Amino acid sequence: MDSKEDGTVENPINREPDTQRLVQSFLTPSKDHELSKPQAYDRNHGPIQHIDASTHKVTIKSDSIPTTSQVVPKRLDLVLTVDDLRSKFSQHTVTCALQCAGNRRHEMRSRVKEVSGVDWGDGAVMNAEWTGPLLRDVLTSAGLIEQEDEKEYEGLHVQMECNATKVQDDEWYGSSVPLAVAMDREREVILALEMNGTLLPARHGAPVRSIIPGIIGARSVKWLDKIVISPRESQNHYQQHDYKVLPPEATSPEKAEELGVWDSTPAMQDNPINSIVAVPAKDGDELRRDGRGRVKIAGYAIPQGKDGPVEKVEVSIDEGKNWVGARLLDDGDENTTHPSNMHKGKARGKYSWVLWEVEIEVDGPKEDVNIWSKATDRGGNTMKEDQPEGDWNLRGVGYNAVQGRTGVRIL
Ligand SMILES: Nc1nc2c(c(=O)[nH]1)N[C@H]1C(S)=C(S)[C@@H](COP(=O)(O)O)O[C@H]1N2
Ligand SMILES: [Mo]
Repeated sequence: MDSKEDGTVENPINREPDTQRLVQSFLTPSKDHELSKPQAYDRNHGPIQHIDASTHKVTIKSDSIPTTSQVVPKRLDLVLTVDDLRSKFSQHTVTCALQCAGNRRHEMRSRVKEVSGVDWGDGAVMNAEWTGPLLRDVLTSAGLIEQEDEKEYEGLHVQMECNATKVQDDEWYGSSVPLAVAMDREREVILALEMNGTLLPARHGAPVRSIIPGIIGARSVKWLDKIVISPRESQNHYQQHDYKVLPPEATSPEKAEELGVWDSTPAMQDNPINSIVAVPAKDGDELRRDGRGRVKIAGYAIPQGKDGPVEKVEVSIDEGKNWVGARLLDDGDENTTHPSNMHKGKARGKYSWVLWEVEIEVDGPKEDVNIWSKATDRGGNTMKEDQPEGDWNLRGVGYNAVQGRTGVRIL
């Protein structure tokens, strides 16, 4: 039975930790017995599942693929237990940020225009080490043929499903990513059995969830029980009718239906580049100057898709006239020395967040200061300075405005 802590289909558990607390550690700890005070966000469209790992199975199938396909020349039909996933495949660890596409929705709603969706602040994100077999290895063991040229994967998708429970808007939860993403050696897509070196907690998808580095959290399916290779994307509600950056003409749910934009807009995949101010924590907060007349500002930044790591974060307290470079804190963090996580000899993750902080000198007390922060990743992606309040979309997803905090008082 579902307990109150697990939520229900009508009232699922959605909550986030305090952002100031969140940025205190490079890896976000999360345990089942800390349900009442979340250290990592929980995002659910139905009740949290408690699944028996000893009987759980993941089925791998193919659907409607002609036998002339080079990639899937025969029908796939493989059933794996959790033990198989652990013992029959080499285990891989990837450090990556998992972020809900709705992170920062409250800022979009309150600064730009009303949107629909859970009122997330800045804490719908976690950074963790995930361990399990590579999805690529699992698919090839089922009979899929790895290709030299990724173009061969075009038009094929990996659908992922959790059939354990109904969810708010569908009979099951599902998502898909292009097959090219799953097969990409740089992407490190895994079927995670562990989080931060211990068994995955139930709330984060035990006994197995997919982890798709660089891609919005909605595609990383918890309590995973089925994988289908198909010429179609997942037909699940959350792939087709949610988690899309609808065009601005879609000003209401009715208008979106009338314009047919749910069908014409692609499903969100990559996370956009983003930087978030965590200190000060809220609009209107106070910052006190230290003995040298400086204020301290801190936050986190996330690279775009597979274009990480974040290489630079800059902060401005005068609306972009002057930018001050922030320190990226996780260089040398002992938890990030996994080889997949090294960059130019330094421990910084291609898919993880960076925590940052900066001290800025201020010549005296000031009222109504707006704090902006701007990240740039290795792929050169950066945030729009000329549109500090960011873009609006009906579902309030993918918000990445440079405007971090408004109305701050400097004492
Ligand atoms: N089975 C299942 N998987 C799911 C979801 C869900 O509701 N059910 N929510 C998705 C969304 S929208 C996000 S952001 C992440 C949240 O993962 P977390 O609860 O571990 O933080 O899981 C994704 N996977
Ligand atoms: Mo999400």
